[in-house]
Amino acid sequence: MTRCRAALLALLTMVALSPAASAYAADEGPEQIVNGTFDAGTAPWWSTGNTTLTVDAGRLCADIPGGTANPWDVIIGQDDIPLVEGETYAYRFQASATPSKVGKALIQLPVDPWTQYLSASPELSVSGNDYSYTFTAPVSLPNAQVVFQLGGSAEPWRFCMDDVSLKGGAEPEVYEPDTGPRVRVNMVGYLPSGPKKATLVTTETTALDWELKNAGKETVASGRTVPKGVDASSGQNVHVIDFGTYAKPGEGYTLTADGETSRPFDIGAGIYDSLPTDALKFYYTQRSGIEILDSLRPGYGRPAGHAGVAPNQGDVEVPCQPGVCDYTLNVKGGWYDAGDHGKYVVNGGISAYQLMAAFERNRAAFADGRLQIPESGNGVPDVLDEARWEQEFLLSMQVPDGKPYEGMAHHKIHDQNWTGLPLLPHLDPQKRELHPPSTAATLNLAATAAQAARLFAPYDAEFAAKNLKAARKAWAAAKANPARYADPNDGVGGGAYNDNNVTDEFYWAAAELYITTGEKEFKDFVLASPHHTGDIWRERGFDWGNVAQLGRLDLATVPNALPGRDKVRQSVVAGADKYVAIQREHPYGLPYNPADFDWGSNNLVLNNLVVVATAYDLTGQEKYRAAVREGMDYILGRNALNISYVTGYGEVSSHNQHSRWYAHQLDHSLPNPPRGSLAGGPNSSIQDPIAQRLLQGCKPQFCYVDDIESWSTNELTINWNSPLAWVSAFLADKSEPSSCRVRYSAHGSWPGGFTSQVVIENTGKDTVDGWSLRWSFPGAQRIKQGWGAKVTQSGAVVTAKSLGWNDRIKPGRSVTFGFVGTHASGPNPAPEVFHLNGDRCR
Ligand code: 9MR
Repeated sequence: MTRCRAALLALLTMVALSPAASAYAADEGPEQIVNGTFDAGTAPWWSTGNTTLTVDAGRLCADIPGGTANPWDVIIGQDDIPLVEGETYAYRFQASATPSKVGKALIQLPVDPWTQYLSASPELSVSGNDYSYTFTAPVSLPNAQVVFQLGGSAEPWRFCMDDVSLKGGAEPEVYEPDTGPRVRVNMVGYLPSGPKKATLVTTETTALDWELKNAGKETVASGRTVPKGVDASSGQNVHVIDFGTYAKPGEGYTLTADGETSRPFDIGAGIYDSLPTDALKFYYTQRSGIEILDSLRPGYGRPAGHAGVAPNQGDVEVPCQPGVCDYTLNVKGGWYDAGDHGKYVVNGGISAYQLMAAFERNRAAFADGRLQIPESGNGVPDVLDEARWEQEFLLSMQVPDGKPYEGMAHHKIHDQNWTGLPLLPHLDPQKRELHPPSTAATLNLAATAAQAARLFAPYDAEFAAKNLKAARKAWAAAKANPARYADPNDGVGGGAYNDNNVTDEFYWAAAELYITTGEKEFKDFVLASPHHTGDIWRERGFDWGNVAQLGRLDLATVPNALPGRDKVRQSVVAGADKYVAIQREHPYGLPYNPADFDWGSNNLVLNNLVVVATAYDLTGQEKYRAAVREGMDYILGRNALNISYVTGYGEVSSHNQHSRWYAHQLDHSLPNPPRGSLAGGPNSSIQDPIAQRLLQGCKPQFCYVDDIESWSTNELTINWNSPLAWVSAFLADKSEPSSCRVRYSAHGSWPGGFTSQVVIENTGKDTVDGWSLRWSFPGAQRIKQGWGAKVTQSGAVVTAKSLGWNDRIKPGRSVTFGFVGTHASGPNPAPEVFHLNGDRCR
């Protein structure tokens, strides 16, 4: 709402007449300072790099260093304060200094010549005082700065402030997102055999008619909506439309209800075919330390970032933060975490894990050459090449032998200070620093390295062995240093990624080490961990700081000989049941419904879908697959904002995600994020200034804005695209349950070799005529010679084909074949997933 101009003029007249009235008039005006009470932490307040902002007993405090020459050598400020020419403002704050000091309080132009519209020199005392000033803005500008200049003292001192308020000027505009038609659908489309639901936003409380129309505007299906009342996640009164019985493939369908017509969508078996590839291609343009070739990503080519070339100060010889270590490390490579240039082991860990996990679920779906990366065509599936890019970086973060905390991993490496946007990686001039080793980072390294050891074994035995060695070493180092936590205040120039409970990281690492090695130490640890049996299926989903779920999922799905594995599997299904129950109650079909949405809520939604999808893999029950399909509808448009959160997918999609190099919104010569980039999504805590300005009081689903400056709602990250890749690969998997049963038995083994017999039983009603059975070996097993079938192998994927004489398997009958194989050290468990002629035996 814009304040009535006439009333404003009347007030201004008063201002001119009486100085006393001026403060009063301004005091009545709207508040221009965001988070002046520090109830929401320190953002959007910033400081110069020589001091750190903290909230202490509800006030903002900072230790001001001594030995600076000028007031402007230490600054605390807030940007983007709108000023209106001729308007009078009342500026107030409460502040203290220990010992007492004179500070400078300014409201100024944010760039040279730094014109000051208000300049005051408050005398700050130890007990603290209230200060108030008025001034009239001589110009209009959208981005004045409120700053406290606190430098120039020989001695260090402590500054605290509270209740900073600037009242007056124009009423901030009320932000109204453009949510388009009130019928909300998955704008990409629906699978013919999957559920098809939409959500109608309406004031009506009784059932309404709906119609499904094809591209030719013919009505092809119709029905009645189901009123659901007011949805807490959006504050909207909503109805659900279920058109699941309609299954005819086509493009350009629309749904009409209550006089509104949805955006168009398709029905087709192939609607998810390109998403896994796009979600994974994202990682190449996030790479650090290598030139991004425009020939591989047209429009995204750029020089290598942080490869030891000025003005970069990293990442080939990176020192520690002062006092942390006496060596430098070459930590070139890896992926940039998000829209910043930081590289964080805990977040890199879950991201690399999830790419490898998507591959481990269904290796046959990830052929070499899919992702158009420099390694395409090297005979290794691209998704593994991409994961390796990160894994090599994670390995490089391990503390060298002979140094304190040897074997642990440094928590992170990033800029000394936050940089502005836009800033291409190769242009970042900031000093790069290694931060202290942490137990969490060490265990992320142990877990991913153990996982990499088994997955790379068929392709690169040396790399696999290197990983296993690093994993063991990291495990031992974590056990020796079980509680070295990242400092929550170490968040300048990069995220803190702090986590004071690493029992889940221990469990995940032990699980991966056990699956890969089969060794007793890890088995015992897994079985004794409270995370092995506890209810770890939090409604808020798993993420970089909650990783017990990764261990549990892998113990359930990756072949291993853990005692009581059935219970592990059942526990995953129980977790899925919980998410499915939440989804059933949710009028937007969301398997996530806390009272407030967390940072990166979209990735939490997707991670809940990973659990549900795993329950489908374990049980073959259609309800779980249907729930994953319905859950994806939310991400792709069936939501309160009517937006697809995946760039380039759906008629309206997020495309201004926070990033220093896909910063098209700020510099039109730069690209938008690549197709397939997931936005973090609604975040009830709205920690960034733009969200705080636009979204105050938002209902959870509305706590999102597609603006590049909204880093707390609209960033893109490596750990958010990873569940997108995992889930979309699941959705793109066209395998159906097949009527067959496979009995795989190892008949004998000797050092380095084994022999197995495989029986395929036809449990269906039709004769199988010609068969091809596919499975994957868990590790480095290799077929030497088959009998009763033509057995071939690519990587870990084995295909056994009938030989003509044994093509036919009648209902109720079976065929038997076998082979002699070799295997490296480590366990040799039987494969558990078999596909007969492309469909999965159940
Ligand atoms: O995703 C992270 C979220 O869970 C945390 O609450 C938040 C604050 O520590 O940080 C998020 O991670 C950001 C990281 O700190 C820096 N790179 C960008 C990440 C995504 O916004």
